[in-house]
Amino acid sequence: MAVWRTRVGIVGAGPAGLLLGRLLELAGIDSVIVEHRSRDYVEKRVRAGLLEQGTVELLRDAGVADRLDRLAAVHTGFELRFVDEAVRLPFADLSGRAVWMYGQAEVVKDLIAARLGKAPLHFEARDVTVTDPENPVLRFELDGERVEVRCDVVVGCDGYHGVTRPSLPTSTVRTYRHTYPFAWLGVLVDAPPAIKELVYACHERGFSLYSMRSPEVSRLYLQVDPTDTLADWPDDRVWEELHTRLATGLGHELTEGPIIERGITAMRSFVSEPMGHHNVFLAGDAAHIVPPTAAKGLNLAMSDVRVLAEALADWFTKGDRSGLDGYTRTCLRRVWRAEEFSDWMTGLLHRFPDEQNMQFRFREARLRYLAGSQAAMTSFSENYVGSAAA
Ligand code: RFL
Ligand code: PHB
Repeated sequence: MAVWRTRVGIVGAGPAGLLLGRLLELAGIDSVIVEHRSRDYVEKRVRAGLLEQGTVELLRDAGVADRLDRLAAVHTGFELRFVDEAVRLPFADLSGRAVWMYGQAEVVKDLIAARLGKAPLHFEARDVTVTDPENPVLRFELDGERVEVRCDVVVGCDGYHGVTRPSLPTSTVRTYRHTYPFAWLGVLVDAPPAIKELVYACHERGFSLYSMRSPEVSRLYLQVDPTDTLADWPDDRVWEELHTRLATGLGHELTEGPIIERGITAMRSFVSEPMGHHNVFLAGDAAHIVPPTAAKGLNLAMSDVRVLAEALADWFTKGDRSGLDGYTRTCLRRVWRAEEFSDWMTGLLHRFPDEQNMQFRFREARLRYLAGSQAAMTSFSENYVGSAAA
């Protein structure tokens, strides 16, 4: 068995783990990242696409935004469609902040390229375990050999299904969960987006979203039944439903093309409190999940990591543990704001299976108010771009 030693053991090479590794490297703190998937798998995993300004600034500060600055599209508004209306919501004018469309897979590629060959990053690690929160140890198997990494701190950046959160004593963690009675079918389409800005469409058959990844690739989502499988959604049905739901309001522009990737995502809200125990901490989806409607998950993960990297640097360089002790409190203010907003936006835009006529009309009235009131739009915009007071 090989025995290694590092200051910070990081479980998971998603955006949170990789960015944490990068920020620590810049602060002169060594770390080891272990990921159970292959490099190819994590670089191709299609997920988020909308980055808030704070996330973009953080990636720039970390020196990993060259490609982002060349390739990402800056968005200043989106269109909201419902019943007979199509209204532009100019969130940047109302909040002073834009958002960037750049795929999470690209962020991951940029971070991996910045680390490989410079600092330890191990893919395809098997049977990863975390033990002893006071003196944490990571164990896994790599190329058939058992490895033990003794760490000052372990950070679980291993997502909702990871091993770090379940390694913490249950008596110390309080969890909050809610599952929504619908899911999202997401498709990646090899066709240029016909519309420059995102379209959020609220239709009586359910929600749909028109988004994009690049000038050549569109990304579309449909609200579907949570028990549906991909077999229930052949291409013809996907397109018919997208045409119907996005046609709400004035005209509809939808360029069809080959569907190059598809997946169904369960919708849930989840928070683990506190975000760690002794010297084991959680960041990103390992600690909290939001339904994807408001595009907050990746942005929250980045924000956790910024707070944690600073706190770790204070501890390792000045012996000051106050940042680590306050980590949960600092992060959860922003997390709960985003949780509430994501839940509210999900409730506003989705058709609930048991929704009565009256509730449908209430949603319509809320949408008309949002579309017609400067005050409502401003409040919405602050939350959407991530600058709302928490
Ligand atoms: P990740 O990305 O899940 O990464 C966790 C990593 O840990 C690895 N792992 C393990 N490694 C070792 N041992 C184990 N036992 C392990 N278990 C897991 C995994 O393989 C993986 O590499 O978590 P992280 O880094 O916290 O990042 C969070 C984001 O991925 C997530 O919040 C976003 O994708 C959410 N999200 C969106 N967020 C946004 O901010 N903007 C968006 O536009 C947006 N759109 C979305 C989204 C999520 C979606 N889905 C599919 C859930 C759209 C969708 C459809
Ligand atoms: C995406 O492009 O994946 C996306 C964009 C905006 C959202 C959610 C997801 O609100």
